Amino acid sequence: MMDNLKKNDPAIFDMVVREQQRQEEGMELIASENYVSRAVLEAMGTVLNNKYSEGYVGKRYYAGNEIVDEVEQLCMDRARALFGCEHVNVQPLSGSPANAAVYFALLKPGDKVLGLALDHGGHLSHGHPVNFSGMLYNFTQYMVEKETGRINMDRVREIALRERPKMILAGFSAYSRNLDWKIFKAIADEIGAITFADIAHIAGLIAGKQLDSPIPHFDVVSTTTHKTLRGPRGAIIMCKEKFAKQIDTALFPGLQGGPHDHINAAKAVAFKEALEPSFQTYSKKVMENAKMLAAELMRLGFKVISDGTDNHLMVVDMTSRGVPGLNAERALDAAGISCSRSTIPFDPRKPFNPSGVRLGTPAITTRGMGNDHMKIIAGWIDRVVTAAAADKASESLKGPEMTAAYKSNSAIKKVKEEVKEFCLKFPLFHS
Ligand code: DSN
Repeated sequence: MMDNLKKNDPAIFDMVVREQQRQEEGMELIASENYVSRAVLEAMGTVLNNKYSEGYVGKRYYAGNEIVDEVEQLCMDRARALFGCEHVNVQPLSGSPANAAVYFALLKPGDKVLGLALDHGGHLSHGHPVNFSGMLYNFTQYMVEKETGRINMDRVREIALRERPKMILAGFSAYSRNLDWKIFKAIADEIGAITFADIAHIAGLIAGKQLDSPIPHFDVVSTTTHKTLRGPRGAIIMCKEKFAKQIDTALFPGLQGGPHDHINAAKAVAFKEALEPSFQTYSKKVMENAKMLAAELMRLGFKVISDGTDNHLMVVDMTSRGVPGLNAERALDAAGISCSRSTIPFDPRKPFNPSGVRLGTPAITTRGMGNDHMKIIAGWIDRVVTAAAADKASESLKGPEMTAAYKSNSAIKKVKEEVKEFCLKFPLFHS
């Protein structure tokens, strides 16, 4: 494989090989990452990349799109079969552009939207002031409760009735509990608001029939395709038929140009895989693994926000073990364990070095790791964080120097060797 790349561009070839090695030897606990199948990867590396096909199936602005039309139609048909949506647009390039298209389609600049605050588990594109969403639209935010770490729907209702937003947004990138789609919809109906769900993190768990879907209830639903859904990097927007034209027009010609047809082919392949019964088994295991990992970490004295998880992720307060989030992320990385630092609700620390890390199980479950392995992984996290807490000299270093210092910590080095030996027993490709 990759013979031509090796011959024509040995520098990039070498980087790809080293990245594959990093992925094979490392423990991937970043909650938004996954490993795609060879078939998904192959679809991305095809001549479909060469085509321009602005427009939609049967209505393109370039010639030669008969086969691309078939690809996009099959991708849409499979998305509809998987999620049971009325209409789907498979062209969004990624999650934030998909959300931009939803706002652009259904709101005017300055319109009020109610969404979950970023530091309480929301997303930048859900109205954060540094993001286009917070700059163009008038976001008001709901939060989780301090005592429980959970969203209180009575509180959401109070805010909605007081603020009367034009749109209510439900969705998250760092919240580990179920959302009650029906209650969100009932609140929106009281004030005549549009309902928008961003299911980027949990789309695979919904497709795998492990979590309730907002699609029967909500007006519009966006998702990325590369997280729990285990497809190529990209996104789709699903909506009720009555919003189809607005959504399609907002995306093209409103925001995007030519769709990425090779990626849409890979989305179709991923949807086919997700329609298999084995994907339901996979999704179930992702959630079982997350529950077990959270339970083990709590048993070892870590504070997990909301005391557990209903999905694939958890946010762990690393200051509960004496280590700031950035230091925990770097120390774990030095041990070959990837995760992403995260704010915790009501975080007294700044976002660059917050209190927590977010962990997730989609990628390790794809590799075949199961319940018993979660105990081993929690044990490694415990050892690394214990070592980092004791390593005060490394704690105040910056950037690469901090990582280098943790890499030379003997306790962390030992964990890295164990992680590598363990991970090499689990192949990267599931099919
Ligand atoms: N960056 C993604 C995540 O990690 O959740 C969200 O866009």
